[in-house]
Amino acid sequence: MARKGQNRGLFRVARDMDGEGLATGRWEWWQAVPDWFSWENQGAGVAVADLAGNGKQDLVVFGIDAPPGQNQAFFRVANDIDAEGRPSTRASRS
Ligand SMILES: [Ca+2]
Repeated sequence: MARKGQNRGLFRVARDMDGEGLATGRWEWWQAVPDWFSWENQGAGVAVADLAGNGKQDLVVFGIDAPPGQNQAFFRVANDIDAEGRPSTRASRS
């Protein structure tokens, strides 16, 4: 049974990923995605890539809001994240 109330989007940073995508180092503590608004989610995902090609990794967070009626997908980009997963510039949204 789903918990009542607003959901939260959370992610963790894993250290020293190997070629299989497994963390060989430690896992950092959970961090909240700012301004997560959904009360029901159909799914979510997170990826890291250098979208602008400036040599700094960007964090992309994707989610599906699942209210009564039609679902809606959304994503946010945290630009140029540091080693802790925090953006160095204001995050963009879509
Ligand atoms: Ca970048």
